[in-house]
Amino acid sequence: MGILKAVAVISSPSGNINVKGSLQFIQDTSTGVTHVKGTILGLTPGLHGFHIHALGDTTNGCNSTGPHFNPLNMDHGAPSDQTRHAGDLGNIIAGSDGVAELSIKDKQIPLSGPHSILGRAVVVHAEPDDLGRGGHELSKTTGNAGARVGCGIIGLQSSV
Ligand SMILES: *[C@@H]1O[C@H](CO)[C@@H](O)[C@H](O)[C@H]1NC(C)=O
Ligand SMILES: [Cu+2]
Ligand SMILES: [Zn+2]
Repeated sequence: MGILKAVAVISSPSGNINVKGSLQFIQDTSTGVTHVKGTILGLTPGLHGFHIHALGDTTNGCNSTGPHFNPLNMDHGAPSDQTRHAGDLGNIIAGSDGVAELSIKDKQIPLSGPHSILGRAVVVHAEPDDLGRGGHELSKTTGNAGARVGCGIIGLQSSV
């Protein structure tokens, strides 16, 4: 009961891009809602797909973090859709300065229990997520959001 906290330090392991940032995850265990907040810098202006991926493995940069976290075996969608991956958090928006300020609340990304996102990765993409509606062959799996420009592993943080 109470509050659980986690943190992810975002970086871009693959050389020529310099995406970085820090995100905090705060779950209210009475409602099950997790609040993701923080700042990511070094993005191109505009929309960027933003997801929880299944694995906390960055041995090959963000590419080894696996597919979108999908414990219920659903198609890709928007965060507000009934049909979505648990990890589908939609898009974040970077301003002309390349900075995205995030504040996302979601019920499918708990920090405890069988569908916990602890030890998995949060990933930022080069392109917008089409939320499953783009009609591209990748729309129903990845939202066709392009390369993985930044990622970080979600780790437990002291809740006091
Ligand atoms: C990750 O995959 C992309 C293709 O989507 C490739 O261009 C890039 O070089 C890969 N990065 C690493 C670190 O292997
Ligand atoms: Cu992703
Ligand atoms: Zn997805």
